[in-house]
Amino acid sequence: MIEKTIAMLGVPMDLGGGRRGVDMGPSAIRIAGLEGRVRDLGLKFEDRGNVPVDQPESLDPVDSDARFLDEIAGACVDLRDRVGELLATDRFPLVIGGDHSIACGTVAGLSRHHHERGEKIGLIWFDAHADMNTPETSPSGNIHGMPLASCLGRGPAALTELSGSAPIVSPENAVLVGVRSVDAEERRLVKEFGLEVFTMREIDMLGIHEVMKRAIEIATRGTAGFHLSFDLDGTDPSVAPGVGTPVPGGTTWRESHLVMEHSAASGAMLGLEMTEINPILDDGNQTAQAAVELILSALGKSVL
Ligand SMILES: [Mn+2]
Repeated sequence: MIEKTIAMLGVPMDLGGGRRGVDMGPSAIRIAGLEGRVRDLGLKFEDRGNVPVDQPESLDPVDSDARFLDEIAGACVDLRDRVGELLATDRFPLVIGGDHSIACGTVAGLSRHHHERGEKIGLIWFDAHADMNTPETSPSGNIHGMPLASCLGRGPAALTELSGSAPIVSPENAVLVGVRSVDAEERRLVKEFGLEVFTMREIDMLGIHEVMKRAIEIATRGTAGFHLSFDLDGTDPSVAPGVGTPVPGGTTWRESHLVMEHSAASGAMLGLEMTEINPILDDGNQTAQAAVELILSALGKSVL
């Protein structure tokens, strides 16, 4: 169990994807009863509200290879600083999106905090997609397909330089888990970085237990610990139907929980982020409810 106070930050970001609705993710998670459920575990919990983010309708429509970059980078600066404040006051940051572009801010906040203490961080990126596009390679210009590349140092300077020391995370301490949809140009960048990737094939062949064991080893090698950036679309659509870009063939309910349980058991998780919940595409509020159950497992809930 995490002894620190869990501090939730909502980031109602809906500028990084092509489909509206994920800005409602933080509300859906609150309505699913996150606070009460975390307190029921005996943990201390604070809801720190939302980071302000503009609504796309209030902005000029843009056709660009990195849509809404200024607004996304601005929110990420705010998020980075708030995550830094939480860490400085010994809180455990729990960031709720919003689309996955917010990870640039979360990871930068963690990275900067530890860098100032002479430490590195690791990164476990759980996702159906690689999120390894750049403005040059992205077919859509949607920044939620670019945050992992940005964290590893490739992308717009407004994102890659967020932590003040590029790259935000060293590729040798980053690992992708759950992937099953990768663009050709992303594949090239994954290979160039030598990034460790556990696709669904490896999960099927090795089992999620072995995959998480290896992923945690990579993310903790020479680091102060790791951040878990969890895109709900990494789980199978039968578990989490309410996501912007569902892809069949993801992790089952139990495999998804084992990702969380292993992260908790490692004692090395520095922060947790859940992204891409889209209540408009959901069936009732079942995706947010699944997200709450997964968060509880990550915070140390176990059957016995
Ligand atoms: Mn993602």
